[in-house]
Amino acid sequence: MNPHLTDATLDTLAALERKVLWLASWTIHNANHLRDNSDGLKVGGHQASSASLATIMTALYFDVLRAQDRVAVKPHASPIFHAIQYLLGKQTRARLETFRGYKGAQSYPSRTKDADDVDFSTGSVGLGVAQTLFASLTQDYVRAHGWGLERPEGRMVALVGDAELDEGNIFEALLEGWKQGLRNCWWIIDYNRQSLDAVVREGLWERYEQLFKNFGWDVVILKYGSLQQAAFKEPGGDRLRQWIDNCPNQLYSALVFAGGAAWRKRLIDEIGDQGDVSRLIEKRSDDELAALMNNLGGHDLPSVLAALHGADHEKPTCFICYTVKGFGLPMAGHKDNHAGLMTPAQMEVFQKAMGVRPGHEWDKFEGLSLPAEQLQIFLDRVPFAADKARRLTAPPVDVPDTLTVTIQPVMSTQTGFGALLNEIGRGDNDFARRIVTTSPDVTVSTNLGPWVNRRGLFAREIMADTFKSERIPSTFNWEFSPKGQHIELGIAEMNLFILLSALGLSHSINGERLLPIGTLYDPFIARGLDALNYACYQDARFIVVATPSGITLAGEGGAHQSIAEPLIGLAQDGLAAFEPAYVDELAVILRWAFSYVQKDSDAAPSERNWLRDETGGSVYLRLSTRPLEQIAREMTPDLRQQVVDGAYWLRKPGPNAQVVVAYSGAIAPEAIAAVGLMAEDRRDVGLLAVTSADRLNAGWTAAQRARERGLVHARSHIERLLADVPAHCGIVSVLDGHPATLAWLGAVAGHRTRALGVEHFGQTGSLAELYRHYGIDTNAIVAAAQAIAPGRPIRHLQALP
Ligand SMILES: Cc1ncc(C[n+]2csc(CCOP(=O)(O)OP(=O)(O)O)c2C)c(N)n1
Ligand SMILES: [Mg+2]
Repeated sequence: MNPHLTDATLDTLAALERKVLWLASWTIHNANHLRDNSDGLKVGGHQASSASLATIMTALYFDVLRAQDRVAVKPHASPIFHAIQYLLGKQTRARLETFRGYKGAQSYPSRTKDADDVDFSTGSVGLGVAQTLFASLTQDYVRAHGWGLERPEGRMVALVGDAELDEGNIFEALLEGWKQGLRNCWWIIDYNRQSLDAVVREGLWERYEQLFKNFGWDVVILKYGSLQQAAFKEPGGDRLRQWIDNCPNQLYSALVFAGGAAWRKRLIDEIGDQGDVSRLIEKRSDDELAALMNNLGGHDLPSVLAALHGADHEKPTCFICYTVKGFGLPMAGHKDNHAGLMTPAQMEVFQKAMGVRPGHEWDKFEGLSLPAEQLQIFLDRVPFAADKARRLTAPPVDVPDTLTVTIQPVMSTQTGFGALLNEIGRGDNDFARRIVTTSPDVTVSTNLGPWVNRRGLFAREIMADTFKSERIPSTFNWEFSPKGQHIELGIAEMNLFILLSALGLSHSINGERLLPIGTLYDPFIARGLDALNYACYQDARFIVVATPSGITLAGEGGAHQSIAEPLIGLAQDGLAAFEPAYVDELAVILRWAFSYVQKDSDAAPSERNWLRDETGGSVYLRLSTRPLEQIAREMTPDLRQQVVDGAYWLRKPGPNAQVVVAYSGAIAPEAIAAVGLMAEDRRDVGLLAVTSADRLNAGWTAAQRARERGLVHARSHIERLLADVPAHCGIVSVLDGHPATLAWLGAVAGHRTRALGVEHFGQTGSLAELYRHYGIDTNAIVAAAQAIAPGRPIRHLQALP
C-alpha cells in the first residue's frame, strides 16, 4: 500500500467513487428517460458495463495515475470517464446532459469528438488495448532518439473488458510487445465474467494468467475484497472461500442479481453446518451478506489501490480484477444487463440511496458526507490533472521543397519509392531524422531495403547483424540500435496500423513529431482495415505505402491481387489516397504528403480545389512493381499542383472530342496506346491522368455542397478539367482495381461513361493475359470507346490481339 494513503484519503476516494457511479448512472438515465428520445436513442450496454469499473477508475484517475500517463478506457465505460472529467472540471454539464446527443459527450471515448481530453479513442473492442502497447513502444522510440527527455516517462494503461480479450488483435500485439521489449504498459481487465450476450466460460482467468506470464508480463489477480478477506479469517471462513472459488460464473452472477436473501438460502443449503459456517452467515443481515458476497477485489478500494500502487516497476503488468457487471445497481449480475437500463422507479430508489435531492443531480458533492471544500481541495491536487495541457503539440518539421530522385527511363513506382527514400536517407537533417518506417515483414519486398541500410533498425539495445560480422555477403545490413529508424514488425497487419496509429499521435502524446511511413502489400490493407480506420478516426498521422497492387502482380495470383482497395482509398475518411503512374508524380505526392500529415488547423476548405488540405490527414499511396517507360518532362509548378489535386490532362481533348480516356496507375501504357490507336478514327481524343480519384471526388462533392449553400462560383478541380469537354463526348475510365473508383466521373458534367476495371478475383498469368481476361487492356479500352462514342469503326480494334 502506498504510504500516503491515509484513512482520510481512502474516505475521500470512497466518496468520489460513489459520486462517479451516481453521475455516470444519472448521465445515462438522463439521456434515456429525461431527454426527448423521439429519435429512438437508447443507451444499452453503458449502465451495467460502466458500473463494473467505477471503483478501479476512481482509484486510477484520482490517485494512481500521473499527468504523463495515458489511458484507453473500454468503450462502454465512457460515462464513468466523463463523470470523472466532470469532477475534475474538464467536462461540462451541458455535454453530459446531451450524452450520446448531437455535440454531446460521446457514447465511446473519442479523441476527436469529445472535449474532455480522451487520450485514446475506443469503440471497436480490442483496438484501444493494443494502442496502449504501441504507444508505449513509441514512447521508447522517441526517448531512445534523445527526444522528450525533459518530460517524465508515462505509463500506457488500458481498461479492458474481459470479453474484449476475445479479439485476436490483442494477442498479435502481445507477441509483438514481447519481441520489442515492452515496458510501462498496464492492462487492467474488468473480469466481470459477462460479455454482451451472456456469461463467459469458466476458468478464463487461468488462461489469461498463463498467457500473460508467457509473454513476460507480471500478472496480479484481484479476486477478494477486504471484507471477504476478513471473513475468510473468521471461523468457517475457509469453507466460504472454497465455496466462492468453486462457484460457477453463471450462478455467482445470478445470486448477485437476486440479492442477500438468495445468498443466504444458497449458502446455508450448500455449506450450512449448524456450526462456524452457519454462524458466519447468520450473524450478517441480508444487506451485509450481499455486501460481503459482492465485495470482489475490483470493487474494493483498498485492494485496488494496494495492487495498483504495488506495481511500481516498468514491467508490463496485467491486473485481473474480479468485478460485478452493474455493481451497485439493481441490474447487477443479471446476464441480460448489457442492454438493461434502470427504470424511472428504480432510479428513484437509487437516487434516494445516494442521498441526491431532486433538482441537485448535477451538484458535484451532493449526498456526500465529507465537506465540499475538502473534496474540492482533493480534486484540485489530483496528480493526473496536474498538467494544464495534457494534449501536447510539436512544431512541424521542415520538408524540402522538392524530393530529388534519379528517374531511370523505365521504372516502377515501387522502385521510385525506394529510390526516393534512399535519397532522403542520405540526409543529415531533422527531416530525415524524424522519419520512422515500419513494415510487417515486407520491408525488403516493398523496397525499403536501401533506406534501412542507411538508417538502421530500431531496438532499445544494440544487436549486430551476424551475417555482417561473419563476413557473409548480403544486400541488407540488418543492424539494430536505439538510433535505428525502422521498426521491423511480424506479419500481422493489424499491428502495422496500430503502430502507425501510435507513431502518428506522437506529437500529441509525446510532444515530439514523427513522420511515420508503413509499407505493406496492397491486398493486406483489408487484413488491418479496422485498425486503419481506427487510426484515422483518432486522427493519427502517417503515410501508408501499399505495394504491389492489383492484377498487375500477375504471376502471384488471385490471393495477392487487390481489387477493392482503391474504393477503400476513396471512402476512408482521414486518408488521402493516390495512385500515381510515374515516378515524377510520386516524388511530388510524397513531398506533399510529408507536409500534409503535419497540418492541423481547422481551416475551411480551400476555394481552389474544395479540399480540406489545411486540416491535414494521413496518406495512402497505391504503388506497383510494373516498370513503366517514364515521361521525360519538366515538373512545372502548375503540373505539380494538378498532380496533388488529383488529375491532369496528359493529352487535352480538342473542342470536337468524341472520347476521353481517364486512367489511374500502372495501366497508363494501355491507356496511352489506346488513345494513339483511336486517333485516326475519333477526333481530338483526350487522355486524363488521374493521380487521386479520392481527392478529385472529395473536391467535387464539397464544391457541389458549397454551391447548394449559395456559393455559386465554387468549382472543384475535376469540374474545371471537364468544363471544356463537349457534352456529347464519352469517357472511358480504366484502372487496375474496381471500376467504380472512376465511374462517377461521368456524373461530374453528364458525360456518358464506360468504367473499366477489375471486378472478379484475379489469377496467375502473364500481364497481357490478365489485362485481356479482365478487360483492361488496350483492346478493351478501344472497344469501350467505340461502343460509347459511335462513329466510324475504329480500324485498329480489329488488328489488336
Ligand atoms: C469489434 C467489436 N465487436 C463488437 C462490438 C459490440 N460490443 C460492444 S461491448 C461488447 C461486449 C463486451 O463485453 P466485455 O468486454 O466483457 O465488457 P463488459 O460489457 O462486460 O464490461 C460487444 C460484443 C464492439 N464494440 N466492437
Ligand atoms: Mg465483461
